[in-house]
Amino acid sequence: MDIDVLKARFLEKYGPGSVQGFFAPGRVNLIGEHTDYNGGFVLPCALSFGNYCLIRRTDRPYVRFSSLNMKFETEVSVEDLDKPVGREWVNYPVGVFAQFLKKGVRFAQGADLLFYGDVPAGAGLSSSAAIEVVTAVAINNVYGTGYSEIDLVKMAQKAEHEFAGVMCGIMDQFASAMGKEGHAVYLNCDTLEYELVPLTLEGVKIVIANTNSPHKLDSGKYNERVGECRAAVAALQPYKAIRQLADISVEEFSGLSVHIQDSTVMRRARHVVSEIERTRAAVEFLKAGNIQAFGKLMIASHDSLRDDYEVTGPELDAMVESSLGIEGVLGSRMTGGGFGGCTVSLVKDEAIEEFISRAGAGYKEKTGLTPAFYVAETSDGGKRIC
Ligand code: GAF
Repeated sequence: MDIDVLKARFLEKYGPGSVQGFFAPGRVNLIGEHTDYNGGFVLPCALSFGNYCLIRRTDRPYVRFSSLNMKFETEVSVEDLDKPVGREWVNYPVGVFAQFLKKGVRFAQGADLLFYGDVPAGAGLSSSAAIEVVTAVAINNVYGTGYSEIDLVKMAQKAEHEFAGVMCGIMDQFASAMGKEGHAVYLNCDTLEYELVPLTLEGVKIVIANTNSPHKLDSGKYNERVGECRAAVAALQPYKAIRQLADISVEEFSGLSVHIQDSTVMRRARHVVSEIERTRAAVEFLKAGNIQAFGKLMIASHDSLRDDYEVTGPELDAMVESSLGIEGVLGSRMTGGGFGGCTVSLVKDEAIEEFISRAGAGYKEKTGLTPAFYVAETSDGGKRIC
């Protein structure tokens, strides 16, 4: 959406005066799924889809929130910014205000905020992280609170934990705040050290396929996986001093996995440990320009997410099955939390048209659903735009 159009809508709604605008992107994760809350590696890119926030401070004792795409309007007293507002969408930005309060920031005066998001809804491309990050960056700027980008990332993640109830890792908020156009973010989710790896994909594009089966990243299934990983760590701790699954190599795991009695928990841990290894290897292949090998790791990642982690589901599996085998498709896998949402594929330029038509038709035949495809464009992380 054109920023001038958004500005005009803001002025229409809240009246004349000054206004600042911010943007934070959604993300697509290339590999490293369900590793972030285990202290492992991830490799997301920030997308050109994202969330916009126009904001103005006021001298009124309440904050007004509205969203053009969510068709939402509400008003929250500055006294109540630490409390969830029912189960409404507005909890994402309110949850971010709450994190500033927790750090001791006092909002004596309120603000007016207008949001607009163009991340496909329910697609697992981190629309919620984009709202959280854009809100955090906007508040930090207009109230001059001076938090670092990493502080803002952590506050955005906490807003998701406390106001949406999803005990997510840090990948989505980190990618949304720290991404860079033309690069993937290779992040160590334990230390938060990261490297921006150029996406030198000679003649190959990242293609996102939206299954249009809304991803159901409710707290239930996701938090269940978080719990299973913790159970695996607890089962292994008597045999090796580990804090998290990232502290164990694939080789060590194959010797120690017998100590995990619960076979489901063992498979969850096997996915995480192997996925961390795949992510490390994938980055090396990306740096070396070996996109064929990168693509093979994506396929292995999907298999592991389907068989061991069980977060794919029939639609994501159908989309990956329909994508593989088409000439020029180097790799394909689900991306994000799973249980619906999107796949990400690496496709040679000359094969993109055929990929979209054949994978789309194959998927429709298997599921009855019509998918949507986007050739991914990357962008920078959260920033002021006007
Ligand atoms: C969701 C979560 F929000 C992320 O933190 C991450 O765990 C991802 O699922 C799976 O890799 O997007």
